[in-house]
Amino acid sequence: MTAIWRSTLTLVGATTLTFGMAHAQSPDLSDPPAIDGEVVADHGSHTLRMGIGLSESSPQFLSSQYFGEILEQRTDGRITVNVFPNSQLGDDVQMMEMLQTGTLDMTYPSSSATTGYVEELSAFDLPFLLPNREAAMAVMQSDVAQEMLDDFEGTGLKALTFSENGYRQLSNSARPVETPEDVAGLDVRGLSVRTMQNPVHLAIWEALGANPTPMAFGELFSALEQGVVDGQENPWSTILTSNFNEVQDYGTETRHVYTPFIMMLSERTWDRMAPEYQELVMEAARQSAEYEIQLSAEYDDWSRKQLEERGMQITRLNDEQLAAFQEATQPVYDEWAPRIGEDIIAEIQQIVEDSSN
Ligand code: TK8
Repeated sequence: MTAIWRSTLTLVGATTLTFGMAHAQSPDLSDPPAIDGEVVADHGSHTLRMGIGLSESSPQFLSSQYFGEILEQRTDGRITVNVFPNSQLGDDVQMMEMLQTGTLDMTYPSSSATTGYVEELSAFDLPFLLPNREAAMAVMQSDVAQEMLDDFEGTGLKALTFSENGYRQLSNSARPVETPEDVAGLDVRGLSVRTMQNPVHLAIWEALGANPTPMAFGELFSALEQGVVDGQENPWSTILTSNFNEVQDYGTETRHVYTPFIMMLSERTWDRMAPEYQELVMEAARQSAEYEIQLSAEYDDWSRKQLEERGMQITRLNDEQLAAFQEATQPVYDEWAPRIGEDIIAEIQQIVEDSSN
């Protein structure tokens, strides 16, 4: 079953990629792990509607499909998940509100969009906090991060698990960017950069001399196409699978923030489920998150190379250039660390240090 599903999806994925991007194939992605485990007892049926922001070729979509496969197989079809991609049901903020009112069962926002509910998650938005994927994994799996997921209790949102949106990169349609001065513009205006609806991201791009504009992800492609904003920042795989390269000529490998995704269920839906189904949902969420992180890692470098092959001029910063971005954004730490909690930041920095040993 899984093999058939996977080959179908690969075809769908490749078709979507091929349709949207004439000559690209999706990377040689790993198949999802075989689904094992007994069929759980019958506790009734649930058809879960899940809205996500990214496209059918994204790791976010492919892993959400796998999540649904696990539940369907382990409940003998009593739980099914219908995944609606491409922000078609709304953006991250809107879909979380739909979970709170019970008009949607699941969504998968970037942690940055959720800091209005759990401010400590802004730690992940601090620039250059997480130097590599190993550190990011260690932090997401840490008690301090898991406690942030627990802190959603009572908001109407049941946060299940972290996975990887990834390292954010700058793209723009105005000029190559190698330094913060290129962002600010010396004899020209600063770049207008779309950011997520998150105050730390606004602060980062203000510190770099840009004109940041918070905007829902679903509106971003047309805003770039119409020149409403010059640029945006997202992982290479999102830039590729959302076709931003069609309206962005320049990329800069800033890796300024590592963003997690958070898989969420409406508390109303969660509360209607029997304990055995709740356990299974948590297990399926963890398994699909592991798979999503694997796919995201497989997509990362491949996406950058694909973007270059399609004509995007990508600047890879040397150590000195990277240091200039880190120095320019240091004031964001100074402003936000006390608000997030110096103790939390210190704990995370210790986890980062330990992860390199
Ligand atoms: C997709 C968003 C997106 C995020 C953004 O729903 O808004 O730029 O990086 O991936 O969560």
